[in-house]
Amino acid sequence: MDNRDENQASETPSAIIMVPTYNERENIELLIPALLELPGDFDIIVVDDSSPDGTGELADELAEKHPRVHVLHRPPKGGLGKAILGGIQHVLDKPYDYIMTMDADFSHDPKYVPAMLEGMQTHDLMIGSRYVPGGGTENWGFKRKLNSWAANFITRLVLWIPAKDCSAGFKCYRADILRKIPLDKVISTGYAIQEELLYRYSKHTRDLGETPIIFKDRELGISKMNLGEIIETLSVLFRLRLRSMFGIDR
Ligand SMILES: Nc1nc2c(ncn2[C@@H]2O[C@H](COP(=O)(O)OP(=O)(O)OP(=O)(O)O)[C@@H](O)[C@H]2O)c(=O)[nH]1
Ligand SMILES: [Mg+2]
Repeated sequence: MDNRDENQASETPSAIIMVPTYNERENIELLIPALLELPGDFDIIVVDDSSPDGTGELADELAEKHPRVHVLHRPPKGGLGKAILGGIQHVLDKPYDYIMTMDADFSHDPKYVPAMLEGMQTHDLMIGSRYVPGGGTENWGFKRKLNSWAANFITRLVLWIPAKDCSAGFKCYRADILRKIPLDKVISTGYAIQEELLYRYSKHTRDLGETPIIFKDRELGISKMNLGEIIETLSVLFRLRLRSMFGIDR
């Protein structure tokens, strides 16, 4: 039972958890209550790209019931990158200290949220990481493991980011560091936003913490990841490296 709704609705908590959604109605119906039950000083914002399955409407209903829940409605599917960027720009106007992102589909188990917030006491960024001791993936075949490992290896090689799980969507950022990033120069529109944001963030701090998570495959809804996203990610990594070499948008 969540007593904070009534008691603390007028105070702005220190953190906000941002959940980008596209057709995740069945998931947010379960995820939002699960997040609200956790201990911790945070609000939640669903960033929905006009999902045809009514995710946005359900999020509005949840927001009506729970003052800690907010919704940002965006135009039809503009890509994960644009959604996360739009969400970040929206919440940076508000006095939150920490902005956490997590997927709606329970691949990022809400039980890890307290460890992510706790980690922010000693680090400038926290990653819910599959690639530190204790972390991992459940039921992934060899090909998927190889793809993910290769994506992270190439990112570290090309962009020199001192983190193990660069492509993770489960991250907690400090708002004051995000404010230093020229968000208007971000080139990713899709999933590459994870690597690009981390790269731009790591120019301001190398203190990147990682807490182990076991990443579970979604049980409800369908994946929005596709080959186009993998190609965009590779192209973004190399374009960012070239821009840095030629002194553009440093
Ligand atoms: N707002 C918004 N959210 C998106 C968009 N594309 C994906 N998402 C959300 O981003 C999160 C990650 O997407 P997934 O489809 O789970 O991608 P994935 O985790 O790489 O793929 P799976 O492992 O197959 O689930 C989910 O919460 C999606 O609903 C988009 O264009 N707009
Ligand atoms: Mg997923």
